[in-house]
Amino acid sequence: MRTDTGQVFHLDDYKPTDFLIPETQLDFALHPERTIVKSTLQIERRQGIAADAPLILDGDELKLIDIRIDGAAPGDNTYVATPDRLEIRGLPQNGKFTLELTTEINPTTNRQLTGLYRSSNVYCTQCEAEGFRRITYFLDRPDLLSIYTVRIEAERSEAPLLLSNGNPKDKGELTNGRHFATWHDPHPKPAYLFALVAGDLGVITDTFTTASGRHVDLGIYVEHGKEPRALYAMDALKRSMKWDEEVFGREYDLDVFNVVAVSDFNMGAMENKGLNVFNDKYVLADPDTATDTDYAGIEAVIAHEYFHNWTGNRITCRDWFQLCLKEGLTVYRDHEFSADMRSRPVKRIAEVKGLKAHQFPEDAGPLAHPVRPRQFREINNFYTSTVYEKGSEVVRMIRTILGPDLFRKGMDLYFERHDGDAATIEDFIKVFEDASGEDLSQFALWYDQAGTPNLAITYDYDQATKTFEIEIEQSLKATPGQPSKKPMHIPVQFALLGTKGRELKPRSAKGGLVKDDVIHLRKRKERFSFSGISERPVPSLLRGFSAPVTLTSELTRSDLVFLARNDGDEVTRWQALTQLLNAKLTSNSKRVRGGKPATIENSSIKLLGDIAFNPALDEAFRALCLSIPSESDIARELGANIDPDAILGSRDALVSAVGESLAERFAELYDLLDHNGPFQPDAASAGRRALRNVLLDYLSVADNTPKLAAAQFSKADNMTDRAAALGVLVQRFSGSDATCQALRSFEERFGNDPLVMDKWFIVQAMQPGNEALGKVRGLMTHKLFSLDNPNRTRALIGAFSSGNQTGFNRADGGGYRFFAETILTIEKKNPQLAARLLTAMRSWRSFEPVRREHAREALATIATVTGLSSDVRDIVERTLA
Ligand code: 0A1
Ligand code: ZN
Repeated sequence: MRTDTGQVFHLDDYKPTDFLIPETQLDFALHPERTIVKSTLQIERRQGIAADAPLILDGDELKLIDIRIDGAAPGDNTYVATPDRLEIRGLPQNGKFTLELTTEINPTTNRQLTGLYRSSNVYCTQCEAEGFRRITYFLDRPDLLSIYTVRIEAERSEAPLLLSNGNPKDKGELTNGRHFATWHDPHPKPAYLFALVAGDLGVITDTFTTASGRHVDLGIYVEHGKEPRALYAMDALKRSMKWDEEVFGREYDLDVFNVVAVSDFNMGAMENKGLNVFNDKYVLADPDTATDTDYAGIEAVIAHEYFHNWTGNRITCRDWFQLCLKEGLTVYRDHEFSADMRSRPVKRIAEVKGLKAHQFPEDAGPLAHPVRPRQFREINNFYTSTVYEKGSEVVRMIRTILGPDLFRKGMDLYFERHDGDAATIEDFIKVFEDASGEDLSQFALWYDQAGTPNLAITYDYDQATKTFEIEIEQSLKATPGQPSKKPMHIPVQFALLGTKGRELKPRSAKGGLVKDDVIHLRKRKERFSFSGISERPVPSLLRGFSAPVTLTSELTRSDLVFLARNDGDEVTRWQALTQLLNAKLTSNSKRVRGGKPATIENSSIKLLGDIAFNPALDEAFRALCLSIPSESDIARELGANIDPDAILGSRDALVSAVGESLAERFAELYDLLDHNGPFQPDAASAGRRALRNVLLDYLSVADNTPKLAAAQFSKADNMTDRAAALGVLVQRFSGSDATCQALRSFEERFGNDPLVMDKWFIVQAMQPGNEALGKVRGLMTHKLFSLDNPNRTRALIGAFSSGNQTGFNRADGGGYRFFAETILTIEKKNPQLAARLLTAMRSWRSFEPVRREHAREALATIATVTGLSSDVRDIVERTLA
């Protein structure tokens, strides 16, 4: 484990390497405990570097067995090898030489899951960001590109399958039951994209022919017996390949593309060149075991990793500060893909919900950082919602500012100009400036300034001159290390709505810059004036969620109701409804906290009912509107002095008021939405199930019996309906016979499938109230549970800490103490996982004083431990700062 050294890395310190490694040959002799890695590196000193410059290679927990320079052993005093570094002096004068290194590693004891490790007896690798240095000494940084040839040797019975990057070159039998395979990747790549997989796996195969006629063999490797569950992933892969050709003009560039699913993986998946390695959660699906959310997740992650082939692999990052260059852009691309495959507005609302649930709190708390950070202690802690999701929003804004044609022209230029490069954000912005002639220097602040801007908006309508004025003032609070901020260029897409939601077209616009339907806010405070507006309009602002900002607007309740009923843009329509509900939910939370009952107006109930029963609206959209903001959404709206019990009270009061008032018609609709016939994973069918399952919750609360949920549970022929019913049972009727029976039956049926059982762990970890902690402790002793496996750990400990507002944030601090203790246990095995889980406590300061103090104490318990990993040390110190 890499313990903290206190070292901070700075973007401004970037310096190219002194040496290049144009070619890398790796020979693996695989063995569960003693794998021997021989690497043969062609090394060249860069022009202008002094002849006596030492070569310093990165390592991490390595053991050097042998070293040769141009075939000869160097003198003992010319090199120093420690587990984390190899320094060689007195190198050949001409600066060109072959370095051969032999290291020994133990894949079995590697529980960090970076470098070479074993997952259910399958050898696999994870090298991003700095895992390659756990395999061999290397210049392990993204700007060092090399051409790799890899030879893998293993026992055939243990590992009939031997995969690496690029194209297969050779294979054959050896003595003693061993065999080998050789792979060659013609595309120079950084070490973080290296991959090796060896083991005994099942496979499904298919082919894809690219636009220019290249024949590509596709393979998805999974545990034996699970092959049919990989068919949806294969379908998603072929659709991704086609879409990238059509929408971005990007073709695949090798003869094979392989995907391997493993059950122990720290993240979602990894885009290694030609050999993507996936968390099996994002590959395996069939109607009986996967929910609609799982299907959508698989489609998105398969696409994301595939799209990295161009945005990440062909064009990589100069250094890890530029992580958003590949991640923000690739998330943007996978969002667009899913929008094209499914309903665009529904997908966009889901993105906005995700951004608000994860990125906004990150930006508002102690872990806030810019999309492109300028310093870090531990790069693994920067695979964040800000880098990924806000990074994607920044790309989306570039498109909104330039329009689709210039955006595409800029992307084409990016691919043409930077193919084969390790690039920077400056390079990325420049292609759009060159393609459009626009100056994007102010816009570029989005990459540098952390925090979510707020737009305070006021309006003025003058009937006499038929002029409508909008004044917008932007503000951005201080964030760690950034006390003051500059005004940004914020694109606000808008429409002015007249009677019945008709769009009023202004004759002209004056004041700040307005182009088509986009207000370009560039000053701290700016006025935009629209003439020829014949009636007082209701402005629909931030259409499509055109910028990741919050709005404080003086829209009245009746304006919001008008938008919720009439806005032609579903995103702003949903946004208006959410704003109305949030106002009610927050005021009721305060009432409940003060011992008063919640109040609910009939008009809100009527509004929700009208949306629910409006056949003109997409069922998925109706489901989104009817899903009352979550407890953490309400907490975020409140911002301070949070009491989760009062929030739950407020939310439940609204659900039951709506459910009781509309019970009869909800029941009719619930029956109407029932569907016989085989399960289809498409967006329309998923929307129907989503709507029906929201209704199930309302109906169960209104009825106050588990009957309907229990009936749905036992009748369900697919996991979406089964899991939704189980959720209602555990959330609403925990301890009831029906709930215990459903939990038992789920366990009996899926008890041999850990991935499916994660749903069973999650639902119980989310049970509201004080009993959850005991439940979680109990489940940790379940035979399927293990803190060694990230999916299991996230299912139980992650769902409890980040998804269970009342159970985790118990007033007595028991949840926090348990969590601190568990984080310290996880950290010893897998520091990366521990650090990510710990971010669940980032909003601790917004709780009411008693919980806040308990949270601070728990964090302090972690911080006082000596010898913490750099991962956990970094998070705990920033959280407490
Ligand atoms: N690049 C991957 C995410 C990833 C990052 C780090 C990992 O290990 C530390 C693993 C995967 C992606 O964006 O999908
Ligand atoms: Zn990615």
